Amino acid sequence: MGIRFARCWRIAAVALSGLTVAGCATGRLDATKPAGPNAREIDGLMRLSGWMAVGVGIFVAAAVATIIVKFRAKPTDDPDDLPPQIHGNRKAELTWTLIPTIMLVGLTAYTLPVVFDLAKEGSGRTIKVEGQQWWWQFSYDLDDDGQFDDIVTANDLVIPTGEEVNLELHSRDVIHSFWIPQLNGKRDVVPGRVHDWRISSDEPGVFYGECVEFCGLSHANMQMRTIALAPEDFERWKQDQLDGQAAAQAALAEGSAVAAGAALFETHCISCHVVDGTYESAAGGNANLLAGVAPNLTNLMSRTAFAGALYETYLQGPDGEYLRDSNGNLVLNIAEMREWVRNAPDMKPARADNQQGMLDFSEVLTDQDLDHLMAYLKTLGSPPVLP
Ligand code: HEC
Ligand SMILES: [Cu+2]
Repeated sequence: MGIRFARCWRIAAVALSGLTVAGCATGRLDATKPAGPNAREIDGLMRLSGWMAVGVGIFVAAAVATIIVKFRAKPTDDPDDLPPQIHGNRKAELTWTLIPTIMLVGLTAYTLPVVFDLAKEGSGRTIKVEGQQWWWQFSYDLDDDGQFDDIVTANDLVIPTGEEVNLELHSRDVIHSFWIPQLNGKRDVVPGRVHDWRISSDEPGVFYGECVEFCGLSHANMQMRTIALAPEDFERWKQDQLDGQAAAQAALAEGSAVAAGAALFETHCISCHVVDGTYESAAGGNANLLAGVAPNLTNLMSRTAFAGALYETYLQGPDGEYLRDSNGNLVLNIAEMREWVRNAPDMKPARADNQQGMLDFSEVLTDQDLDHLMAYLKTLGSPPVLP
């Protein structure tokens, strides 16, 4: 009975560790598929140390097996007879000291340059990254005046390919950690400090990331993505973002549903959210939130995801391809965005009572209000530029 029980546990443990290992290589966070030079350097190190460990593991397993077979007690042996003792054997001691030393020195020689190289500043532009419970903000300084106020966005970090982009990591509340495994390793994001980091991608693509330092209730839902665009697409994205402000204002004149939505927005939403050029009262960190800011909604429609990249802004098919309507336009994920506006804490755990996260409006807004608000939100920004 006891033995059977122990065996069950052992099988379960093996199965569990198998699943754990499998979990490392699946899904959207995959450090084994580097897309840029920084991540490739880390991947190279990981592979080198991994193969060394495999070599050592095979050697030790083979040695143990050989010793078990070769030196096992024979029925004729006297159990009190000790085999020859080799304590202080010079040759053996030297061998098992020197070989690991050479391996570790080699690994260090390979690691140190990578560590120093990753700490260097890149040659490309700088983007400010701000972590707060439980989403990421990205700000761009296009006119080089040292103010990161030209484009302010959330969830989607858009970069041009082939450029070493510098990130300035800030936290508005607790410690977070920034990780986009296909573009570089992890970097802590600490309140009161500025940490530099850099990412780059050779090819256009979407690379997923997460906060990897436990930061409270919705830590697991604090995701982001990097959208790497070819340089000409990046320029187009930049122009779209800059045009967003004027578009948001123009839309207000558009018609009754949009205007009614804007009026509701003005009543319920601008204590936290900014729409550049239209609603800026929450700007400057005065929002009714511990972090002081909510996502800037000027170009909401240009982002592929919302709510800490937990939800897709546009509908996708089973293989992740974007659905399009008969005019070839992306199809807004209106159901989830409407539900988010109605009752956000139900879609993503938050603590609105403690000024953390978006409020629950389910008791405040009627169905018609929600339709009007959605009509207004739909005017905020043009569709995303996709790689
Ligand atoms: C108390 C402050 C507060 C108020 C008021 C508020 N929000 Fe929010 N909103 C937030 C915060 C914080 C987030 C980010 C939540 C997250 O991702 O966890 C957010 C996220 C959003 C998002 C997703 C944006 C993105 O890029 O992730 C939308 C859309 C949104 N709010 C719409 C509204 C609308 C519409 C109203 C008014 C009916 C409103 N909000 C009122 C704080 C607020
Ligand atoms: Cu976090």
